[in-house]
Formats: sequence, C-alpha cells, structure tokens
Amino acid sequence: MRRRKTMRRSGRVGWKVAASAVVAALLMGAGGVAASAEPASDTSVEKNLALGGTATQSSTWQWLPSATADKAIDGNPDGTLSNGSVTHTDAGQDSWWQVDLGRTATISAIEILNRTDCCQERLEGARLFLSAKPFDTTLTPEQQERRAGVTTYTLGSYAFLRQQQINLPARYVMVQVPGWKLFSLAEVRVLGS
Ligand SMILES: [Ca+2]
Repeated sequence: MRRRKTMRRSGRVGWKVAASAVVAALLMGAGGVAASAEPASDTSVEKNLALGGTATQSSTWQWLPSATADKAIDGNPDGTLSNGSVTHTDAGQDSWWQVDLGRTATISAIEILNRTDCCQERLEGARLFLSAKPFDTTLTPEQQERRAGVTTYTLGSYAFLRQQQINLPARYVMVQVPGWKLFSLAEVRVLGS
C-alpha cells in the first residue's frame, strides 16, 4: 500500500497572475530578478539556481528538435518559440519538464514564464513539484503528488506564474501537465540560496 505522507500544499493559493503588460515589462528587464504584480520582499539576495542546473523533458517536439529542455534555464525569457529560447515537448501522456539543481538548496520562490506567441493554455492545470530526491518520471501527476517528500502546487493560471514563500529545501523541480498534452516553457527561475 502506498504511503500517503505527502506534504501537499494544495489548491491555487499564492499564485500571482500578472497581466500581459506585466509580462511584457518582465521580458524587457532581462537579467534581473523578475518584477511581478506583487514582488517578493527580499528579492535582492535571491539567485536563480536553475541557471546552474540540468534540465530534461519527456520529449522534444519532432518538428523543432532545438526546443530542448535547457531552453527554459538559459537565462533568456524570450517567449517567442521561433527565437530559439523556448522548450517544446511532443504530445504525450502527462508530459513533464524538470531541472536538477545539482544540490539541495533552500528555494524561496519559483517563476514560470510561458511562451508568449501562442498556445499558453497548454499549461493549464499543470502541477509544480518540488523534491529533494529524484522524481519517478513514469508516474502520473496524481501518483507523483502522493509520494513522500514531494511538495505540490497546482498552477491556477498560465501567463506568468510566481510561487512565493516556498522556503523549502529541494533539489528537483518538475512541471507536469496532466493528460495527453504537449507544452512549452520560456523560462523557469528557481530563486533561492
Ligand atoms: Ca529561455
């Protein structure tokens, strides 16, 4: 019988959704910690730990093999797929993207930037998982969130997402979309120390 010792943080609490104008402002402000509709109180000391990580995804779109997982941690928030800094999976069951930070770190916030040229609804219903141990990528999102030590957030919207006040030790960060889907990410920032 599966243990259900899950540190679930359910629901859509805490997600801040910025209007597209805010996203545009964010994209122009490359390099710094993202501005958001409600900035974190202590962003000055946050580092984007994902930049030094290793990203993988369930598949890469067969028509654009350069849209690899690392495009979400290349430091470039450009959300136009054809500009070469956006990931793209193939269609598949419970498609996922993840980053291994290389070490367990204290994560304070995570920002997820969707592609901006189309298809943003593909991230609807996505889960964000955090764990100090590697994920079993064969699991469904429902199975994943029941694993011991896995913290789950459900993404309530998909234009620009910032989960604040996480304050958890984790090494692995995964975005997984339930169902038969394909999806893209412009950038994933994992802020912490
Ligand atoms: Ca990128």
